[in-house]
Amino acid sequence: MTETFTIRKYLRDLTLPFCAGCGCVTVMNCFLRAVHELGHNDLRKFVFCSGIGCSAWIPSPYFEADSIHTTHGRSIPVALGVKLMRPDLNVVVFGGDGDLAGIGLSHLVHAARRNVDIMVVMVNNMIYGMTGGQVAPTTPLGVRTTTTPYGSFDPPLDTVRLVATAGASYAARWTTMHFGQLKEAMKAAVTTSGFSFIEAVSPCPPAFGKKIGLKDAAGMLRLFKENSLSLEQADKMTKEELENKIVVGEYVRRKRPTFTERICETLKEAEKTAEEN
Ligand SMILES: Cc1ncc(C[n+]2csc(CCOP(=O)(O)OP(=O)(O)O)c2C)c(N)n1
Ligand code: SF4
Repeated sequence: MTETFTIRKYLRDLTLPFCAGCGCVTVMNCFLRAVHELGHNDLRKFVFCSGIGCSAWIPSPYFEADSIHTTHGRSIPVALGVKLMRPDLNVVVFGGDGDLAGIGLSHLVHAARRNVDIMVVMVNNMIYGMTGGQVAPTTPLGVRTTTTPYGSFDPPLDTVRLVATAGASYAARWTTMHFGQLKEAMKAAVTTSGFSFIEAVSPCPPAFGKKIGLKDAAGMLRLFKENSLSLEQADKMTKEELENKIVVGEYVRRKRPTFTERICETLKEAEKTAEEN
């Protein structure tokens, strides 16, 4: 029987490193609640991989679980290696938008294309948090960062749409203000066969909030609420009207052969051919 949820039972006895109001805490809480509601009383059936950045600290070393803290942007290839060796385990990646949609973007796109059976949670705080507020590929147009003092002039990357288009089995975007939906998305992603991706739009008060004149998480959550739209609402709007809006919801949920299924099938065929010859 599933025990009552207490976050501490999934965590090591360590002090979390996040600033007050950091969305990483909400993402961690959502994930662990999802795991609990799926009936896991511990994290023995999981392996976690992360790169470098504040969001990469979510699993490692804080989860009471096996985890690998890799280099910046390289968590997905490591996760793929783990999944190949231990297909029986749930392999989950946590990382920031800089880590996964910047330096690690090609790994993300190709893992989605190949439908590698891992789950990726991208904490999108729209900036490089850990290193003090440089522009990220997800920074909205016009936002002044330490590397764009006159405002970001590149349009932000729509990461969840890109991953859905590339071939993921499951892809969704929610903000940390949508706690219930984010938790349900985590449950769907854990139980999906194939590549699953969640973009969690998240407050980073000291790096991003300060840049847009909002110093605390409450202001940022209000901003998320005011600017979030459903996919159905967004469908009726123009590109210009959608600028700086956050389109939330489930972008894709489908069944496709996974990377490990295809590789096993190919190896079986090759063995059969070798035996016949
Ligand atoms: C190869 C390499 N380049 C740059 C860095 C410096 N660096 C560390 S974390 C980071 C980006 C952090 O932003 P993000 O991934 O969005 O995570 P956040 O801290 O916002 O959660 C950068 C550029 C690094 N550690 N390694
Ligand atoms: S700098 Fe931003 S992302 Fe990093 S811990 Fe602080 S609030 Fe979180």
